[in-house]
Amino acid sequence: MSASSNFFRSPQLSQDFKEFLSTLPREKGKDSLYRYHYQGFWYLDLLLEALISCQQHFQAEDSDVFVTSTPKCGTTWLKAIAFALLNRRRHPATSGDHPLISSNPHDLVPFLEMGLYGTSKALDIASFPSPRLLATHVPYSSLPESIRSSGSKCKIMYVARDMKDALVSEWHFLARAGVSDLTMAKAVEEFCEGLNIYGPFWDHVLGYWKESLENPDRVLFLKYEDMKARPAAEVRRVAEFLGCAFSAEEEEAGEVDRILELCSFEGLRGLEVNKKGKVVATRVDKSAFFRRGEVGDWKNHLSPEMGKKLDRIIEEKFYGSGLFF
Ligand code: PAP
Repeated sequence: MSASSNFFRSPQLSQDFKEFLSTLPREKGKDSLYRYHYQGFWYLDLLLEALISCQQHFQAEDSDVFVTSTPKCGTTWLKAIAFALLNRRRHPATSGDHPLISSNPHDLVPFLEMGLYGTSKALDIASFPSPRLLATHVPYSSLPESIRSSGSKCKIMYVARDMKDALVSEWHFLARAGVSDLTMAKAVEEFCEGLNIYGPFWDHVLGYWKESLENPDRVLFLKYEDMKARPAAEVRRVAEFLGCAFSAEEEEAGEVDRILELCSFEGLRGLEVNKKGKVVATRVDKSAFFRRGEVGDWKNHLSPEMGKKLDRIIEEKFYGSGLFF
């Protein structure tokens, strides 16, 4: 994908928004794209424009379900699982014409701030059937008020991952998508400084973690590593949280395994629909979302010193939170 055609690099921002941007603190990322500091986190300009539009206009419905994450922590996987679980009566996991066989998870479960709001809007939220299954990388504290308000009944699932693996995954993805050509060492510096897109990483994770402890019925916190280690147990947790637990008949019939197979890394990556073409909202290659799908791949890309440095930061930031990776 050439940089000029890139979703992240070709914003047509309004004059008003450019003036607003000029009032925000900004830092040039190591990739020379500016990050703007808004409500405690760092954004690229067009993602921020969409976020602000979303904060102003989005109205949550009680039946809304959100897949949330900071990038590269398992979003695609959780989107697929949530879609398969919620739609399993209409679309049995074994059916040959399941939507996940003909559509990429990002086309079935779009991000609020990539395609639904702002000048990069490519989809119309008004056309979404209820219950709406939506996604976002926006930090908890910046979610539109109607999602966070105490009266809101919508469900939020958050998936987190070891920062080292998320960093390596993001590095490959941004290079692949033509957004950035940083060296790995620069990417590590960027994460350590909290300047990665939607960073700081630790504040993003802690925001949802704390909310999941305070409101476990509304926010479910998942770890990519747990999903890899015990996928059936984690899928059952997701189903219970969403109010669509597996019945005894479904358990007996092997429905959990069917859904896991449909949503598996190998399964999704091997589909024709995910080998070619681009996600509608962002024009990013669909295949860029399926790389290795493993825990600990950072060891193949980061030095032990880099790994220790990143671990030290996370240990310090997560200290006392009860959260660890
Ligand atoms: P996003 O935040 O941009 O949507 P996200 O899906 O969170 O991306 O991250 C992609 C990572 O999830 C990739 O990890 P890797 O670079 O370490 O390989 C990708 O391979 C992995 N992934 C995608 N689909 C699955 C899946 N079905 N099972 C397990 N891992 C997956």
